[in-house]
Order: sequence, then C-alpha cells, then structure tokens
Amino acid sequence: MDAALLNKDVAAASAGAAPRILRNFVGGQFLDRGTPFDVYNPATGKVHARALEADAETIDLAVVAARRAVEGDWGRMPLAKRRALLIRVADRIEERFDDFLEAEIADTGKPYELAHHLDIPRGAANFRVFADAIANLSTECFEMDTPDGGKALNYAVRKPLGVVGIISPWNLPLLLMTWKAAPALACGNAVIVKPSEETPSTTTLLGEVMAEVGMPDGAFNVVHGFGPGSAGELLTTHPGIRAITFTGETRTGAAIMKAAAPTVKALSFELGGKNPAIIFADANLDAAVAGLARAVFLNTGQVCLAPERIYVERPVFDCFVAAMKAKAEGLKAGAPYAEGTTLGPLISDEHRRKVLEYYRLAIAEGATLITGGGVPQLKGEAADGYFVEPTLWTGLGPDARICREEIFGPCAHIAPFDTEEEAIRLANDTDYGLASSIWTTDLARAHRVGKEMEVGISWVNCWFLRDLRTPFGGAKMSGIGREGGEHSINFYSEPTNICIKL
Ligand code: NAD
Ligand code: 6OD
Repeated sequence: MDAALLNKDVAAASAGAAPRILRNFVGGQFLDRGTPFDVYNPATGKVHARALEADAETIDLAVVAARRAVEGDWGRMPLAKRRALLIRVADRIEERFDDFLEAEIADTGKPYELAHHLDIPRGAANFRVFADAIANLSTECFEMDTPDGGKALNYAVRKPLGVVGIISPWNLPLLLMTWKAAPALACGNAVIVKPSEETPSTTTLLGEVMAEVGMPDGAFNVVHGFGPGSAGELLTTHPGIRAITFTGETRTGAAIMKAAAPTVKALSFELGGKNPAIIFADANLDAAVAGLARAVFLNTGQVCLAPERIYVERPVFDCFVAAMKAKAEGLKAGAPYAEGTTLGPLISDEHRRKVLEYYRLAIAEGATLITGGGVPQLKGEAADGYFVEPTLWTGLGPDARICREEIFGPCAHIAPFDTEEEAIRLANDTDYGLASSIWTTDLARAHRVGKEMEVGISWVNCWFLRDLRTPFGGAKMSGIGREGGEHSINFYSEPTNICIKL
C-alpha cells in the first residue's frame, strides 16, 4: 500500500494553497469519513488544514482494528522484529524530517529552530529509547518453599494491556504523543491516538510513516476530534479500550477519570503545573539568568515544566530581575521561518485571550510590571498571529491568582526570599507538583532542597534536561503515575505471575 498517496494532501499543501485534509487513520487506511473542522496556523491566524472529526462508528472501527492487531500480527510479533520496526519508525521520522518539521510549524507557529532542535528529534528519539528498553527487560523470579516441603518458582511475564487510548495536547505535539505511543507499541499494545484538535498534522503524518515501514494494520490508529462529546470522550468511555494515557490540563484529567471509571481503565496522567524556580545567592547568576530565560520563554511559555514562579534570594534579587528583563526584551517575536525569530505565537486566539486576561489580572492584583504585559505590533505575515509580549512581574504575595493558577504563557512572577526554609515553603505552596528548578553552587543544599520539593522532578542548575530512562510525571494535582524507561513499560504492560510447583 502506498500510504503517502492515501494522505497525499498532508505532504502536498505546505505551500499554502488549499487547506490540506487530515483523515483518520484506522486499520492501516486513511478514511474519507468525518465532518471537517478547521486547523489554524497560529503564526498567521489562517486556516492551513481541515481535519475530519471521527464519530462513534469510526472509533468503533479503530477499536476493532486495534484489537485485531494486538491479538494477531502485532501483539504476537517476536520481540526482535517488533524492536526492529520501532527503530525503522524512528529512521523514517528522520528521513521525513522536513515533512514533520513543516507540519509541526504549520500547526503551532513555533520558531523553526525550536521545532528543528527539540520537537522532531525527540519524536524519533522516543521510538529509539523504547525499542532499547524492551530489549533489556528483566523479570523477577522467586523460589519458594511449599507447605509439603517442596519448591515452587514464581516469575512474571509481561503481556500487552490491549488497546490503549492516547489523548495528547498541542504544546509539543509530536514529542508528547510519541512519548506515549512508542512505549505502548513497544509493549505490544495497539494504540488509538487522538491528537489535540489544534495540532493534528504530525500525528497524521506518523500514520503515513507507520504504513510506510510496514507496521501491521491496526497497531497505530489516529482519530481526530475534540474532547467532550467528541473523539476524546468516545475513547475514554469505550469498553474496548483498556487504558488511557493522557497529557493535558488537570481539569481535563479529572473529567477523563470520571468518564473512564465505569469501564475501570488504567490511567496515566501528565497534567498541569505552576512550577517554582529557586535561585540562591551563591548561584552562578549568569547561568541562572540564561537558564531561567530559556525556561520561562521557551515555546512561548507553553511548556508544562516552565517556571511561572521564581524565588530569588534577596541579595541577588534586583540584579536577577534586571537581567531577566533584559533577556525578555531581547526576544524577537515573529514568523517561524523569519530570520532571528526567538518567540512564536500562542496556540490560538482563545488561549491568547486567556493569557491576556491574566496579564490584566496581575495589574489589577497590584503587581509591578517589569516588562511586557501586552501584544507586540508585528508586520507582514505575522501581523494576525496570536502573539503576546514576554512578561515579568514582581510585588505580589503567594495568594495572588497569577501566583497560583497555571497561565501557560511567556510570563513569570519573581519574588524575594530570605532563608532556605522560606524558599521551600513558598515553592511547595501550590496544588500542583510537576517540576522545580534550583540554582546553587552548594551541592549539599541542592540535594537537601531537591528532596523537599513536592514535585516529580527537580532540576539543579538546569531545566528540561531529559534522560528518557528516568521517571517522569507529576506529584499532587500534576499527574498520576510515572512514565520514562521501565516506568513506561510497567504502565503499558500487564505482568502475569506464573507459579510452577516443581
Ligand atoms: P487539554 O486538557 O485542553 O487538552 C488535551 C487533550 O485532551 C486534547 O486532545 C483535547 O481534545 C482532549 N480533551 C479535552 N477534553 C477532553 C475530555 N473531556 N475527554 C477526553 N479528551 C479531552 O490540554 P491542552 O490545552 O491541549 O494542553 C495544555 C495543558 O497540558 C496545560 O495544562 C499543560 O500544563 C498540560 N501539559 C502537561 C504536561 C505534563 O507532562 N505534565 C505536558 C504538556 C502539557
Ligand atoms: O520530555 C518529556 O518526556 C515530557 N513529557 C515533557 C513534557 C513537557 C511539557 O510540556
């Protein structure tokens, strides 16, 4: 089958003529069914694609195809062959790097450099890492004494869970979707992916890639649509789906939990954050400023791990604020391919309205505006894009709404502290618990403070430095479970204990 021909519009319409059509990919075929909805390029505000919304019948078809794949060619494929196919997927993403790059940039408007260095390489890396992970698995084995004086051996074998639903967000579309699809497939499951309605293109392209590399039909399926009353909800309630792995907002996670309860699905959630950063006076200040400027503004602040609350030890507070202001004002908002662009748009007009509402609220709550707070005036193709200014505030207490609620924009509030205990207390004063970033040259303090953080990951003198074998996830309202390396394998497989009386 020539899958590229089946969804030829994905590759063809990049020049900006007619919007490309994004079809559902079910059982190894792109289907011509579903109600089209518009997909906007956030850098221009123009429609660049139309995706076909999957209805209940399409979801049923996907579940049947997926079930067949788990019970047949895919689920029973010898490990070495499964592993080789996953590596082939990674290779093919790299061979079609420019297609993925163009599609991701069209959906998100993010700067070319960012998508080039982060999103697309991680899409391929996710498949390589989990191809390796399944090659090196061990299993526990216990020899036991039996009541009759004999012996028994207990050991566990891992089996696929079955059909896994993946519901993914728009901020790092390919990266976050493959972070779940790769380990789920590695364990022999079949997946049905519902990408965000804002960013369906790279997931659709991955459907093409799966067909190109010879992935068995039904192992990887893509359904397009929205959340409530649409493809998202249909997946969470479907009795044929055994697990839902979800990345997105905390309140969406809560809705999914409720919807998935009657069919008792396994759940893995990576949710929102209101992440703290702590800068001690002994830190290398230049490194801290560079690191925090990257952390706050990367992807226009649309990274769940981004620190929106920065606590700085008082002796270096003024100096830090001034340096961050200079960094923010040095960013260049603009079109993704324009020379020197370092700041892209927000994902949608709706999200921009939400972020701007927080910008207004900060002032209403009495914040001191250090820089930004508005919308940049851009010319040319980016004039109608969903841009906002990078923004910093000081002067608010921990109860201010902008210090408690996730904004998901290029902004942060900076506050001083006087003692290590105060910094820890302020950092942990949140319902969320995703990530923290600690800057100090005192490694004993780094370890001590890192352990006190109520989060899934604490970075010391760095941020978003990822080893994909390590546990990743959120504490408190930032998630359920951990993924990464063996943690992913544990979630996506069903250990079955075999007890042999010898
Ligand atoms: P979102 O929750 O609005 O949407 C995520 C996905 O869920 C989309 O595909 C959407 O269509 C779907 N969805 C929405 N309602 C649903 C429902 N009722 N049932 C089933 N599916 C539903 O999140 P978003 O706006 O796309 O992404 C931004 C959020 O994601 C932020 O809160 C961010 O912190 C979080 N996030 C977390 C992580 C992490 O690793 N913890 C990573 C990235 C993003
Ligand atoms: O790096 C990852 O594996 C990961 N899940 C990153 C999440 C980023 C949030 O926006």
